[in-house]
Amino acid sequence: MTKSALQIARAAYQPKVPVALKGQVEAVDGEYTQSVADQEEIKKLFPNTYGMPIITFEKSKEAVTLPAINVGVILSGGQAPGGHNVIAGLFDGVKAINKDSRLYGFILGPGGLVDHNYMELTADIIDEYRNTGGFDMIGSGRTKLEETAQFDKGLEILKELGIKALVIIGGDDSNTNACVLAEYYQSINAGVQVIGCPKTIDGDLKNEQIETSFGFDTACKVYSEVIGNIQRDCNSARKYWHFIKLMGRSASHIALECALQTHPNVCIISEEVEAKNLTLDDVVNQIAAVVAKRAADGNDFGTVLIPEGLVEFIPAMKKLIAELNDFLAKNEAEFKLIKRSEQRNYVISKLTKDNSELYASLPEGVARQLTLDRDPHGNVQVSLIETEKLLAEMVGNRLAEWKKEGQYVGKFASQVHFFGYEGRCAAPSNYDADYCYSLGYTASCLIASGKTGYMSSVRNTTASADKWVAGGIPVTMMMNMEKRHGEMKPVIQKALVKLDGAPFKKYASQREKWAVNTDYVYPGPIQYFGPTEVCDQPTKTLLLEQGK
Ligand code: FBP
Repeated sequence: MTKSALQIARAAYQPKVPVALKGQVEAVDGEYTQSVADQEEIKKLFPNTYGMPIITFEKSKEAVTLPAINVGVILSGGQAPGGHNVIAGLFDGVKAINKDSRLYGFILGPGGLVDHNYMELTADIIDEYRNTGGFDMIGSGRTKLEETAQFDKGLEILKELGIKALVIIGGDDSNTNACVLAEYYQSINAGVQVIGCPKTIDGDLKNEQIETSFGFDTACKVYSEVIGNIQRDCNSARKYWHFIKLMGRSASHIALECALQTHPNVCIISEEVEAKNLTLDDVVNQIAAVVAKRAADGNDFGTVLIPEGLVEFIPAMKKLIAELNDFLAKNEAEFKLIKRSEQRNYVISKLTKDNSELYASLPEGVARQLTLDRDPHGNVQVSLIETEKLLAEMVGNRLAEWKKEGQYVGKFASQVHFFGYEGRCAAPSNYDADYCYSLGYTASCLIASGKTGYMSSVRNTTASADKWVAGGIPVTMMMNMEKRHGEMKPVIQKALVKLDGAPFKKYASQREKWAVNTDYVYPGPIQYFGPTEVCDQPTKTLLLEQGK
């Protein structure tokens, strides 16, 4: 593999780790846990892994020699910067347990376990990928592990390779599945522990114990760099409004973090749209009002940040999508037989009155995007819905109406962008490189302590790394019951933007000023080498959440 000078220098970077992980550790039990909601149902579904205590690792003076252990690792779902460092940390951790331990990677996600597609990860391979972005060391995939037949098929290869512990690196759905697998293997005495790691650029897998999912930091920094560049461009040419959609699935954490980093003129927060029961028209009016206001000051340019999941949060759209989800889950085969040109009318004829009317009122392209294949977890693939184009077009139309009514709206010309894939495989920031390595290493400590059904956790990460706290959180603690594919299922509760949380409040206190003034911040590219205040800053979201 030919490498750039930066890649070569970066390969030598030594991730910082919590001090407790430097040497022998012991697992200290904390409080016994309950699920965040629906305790009785979750307890019934997870009799072997429910209610376990929170674990913290502390330095131990006792040197224990453990036997060699074979461990498997899976990358699941969307790419997120730092995945390779989780694997590197895990590798170093299992080798520290015993130098004869082995690590196997399952290829292309959970499907690799079921299809017995794997490779041994040796020191040479790991060293090639230290501190690099991407998931290409073993690849990733979105196969949903949920059937007993898949678990049994997986167990065959785990037994064949003598694997006693499996680490699943994934988002909320993948960690839910990891927990179901842990419960199953425990219930049949399979002798395989299952540990999860919190991954997703979306930032929606977090709670009191899991401060952030890895990749969020780097992805937001990459998007903010580019948003900053666009802002400088539009402040130079002064002729375009840029509508920028940002990945993040349902939650608006990425859009909010990027707004805090770059001070755009408008940032829509889906959770607020839902809480205020806004319609699509209300959102359009809000943006158009800012455009007109800036035009009155002679500023015919600006930036609008749009979270990818917006349409699902507009209450009427949400109802429509929920009915579409259920309807398409139940009638998928019939729907697929309908000619493409007749699908729209077919859907209109099947939906309940209000939903049918709303669906009929949507532009053709958006209506089609709403019926496209769901992901394996039954979610609408929001990244395929072109909300940025929809809003740019609707704002243009609204301004034209206002102009007809005699209002001054200036000149409106728009450019649309969607940032998502650009940031998912970036070389991890120092924060993500350190956090990920520590998460992987902590997973090895959970394995050595015989734990299963736990998620690796590294806390207090806004302090210097020597003050980070490593441990494990029972996955059942994060669960509640939700409707998926038309059925109630136990799932990890998604963390959405809290409107009473410090990050949103900070944004809300500034947005009127940012709307009218041109107060752009240009964060520039991620810096890997240099002063700590430039290179090691966590996200503004995390700093604000921790009162910093
Ligand atoms: P995960 O939840 O699996 O981490 O995926 C994150 C994400 O990047 C979302 O922001 C986005 O909606 C989705 O993946 C896109 O999926 P795909 O990579 O399959 O196009």
